Amino acid sequence: MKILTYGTFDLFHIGHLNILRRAKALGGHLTVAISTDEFNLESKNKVCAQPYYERAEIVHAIKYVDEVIAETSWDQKVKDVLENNIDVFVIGDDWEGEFDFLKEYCEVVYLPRTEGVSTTERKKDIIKKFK
Ligand code: C2G
Repeated sequence: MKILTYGTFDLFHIGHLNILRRAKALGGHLTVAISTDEFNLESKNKVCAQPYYERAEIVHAIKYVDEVIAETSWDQKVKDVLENNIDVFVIGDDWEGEFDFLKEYCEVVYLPRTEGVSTTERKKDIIKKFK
């Protein structure tokens, strides 16, 4: 089974690790699409602490991850699912319902987010602790 998930994965934390671990557990091969710096800036209004190359290398080095591709647009998911023969699309339930259109092409699974951690909170903690 081939699994696909998407994310920015900035300042990699336990919530990111948990979803990758659980996504991998659903199948045999996990592909992660990482949002590029441009896509984050232009479409997600996110400024990353780490550049795309670093975020992609870190995620690719995780034992649950088999392949990393770039996410450059909101509109690439159907193509990614078809071109990579994906069986299951996985993402955190903060996105519940947003990607149901993919059900025509693959299974869609929303997994509960890890409570108490987010990149935004982590950034605030770092500023508070180390300013
Ligand atoms: N996540 C989680 N628990 C947290 C934080 C994040 O399970 N405490 C999950 C998110 O639900 C997502 C993945 O980790 O599935 C990556 O989170 P982000 O890097 O914040 O990515 P996001 O901005 O949600 O990008 O096209 C889809 C987007 O690219 C998803």
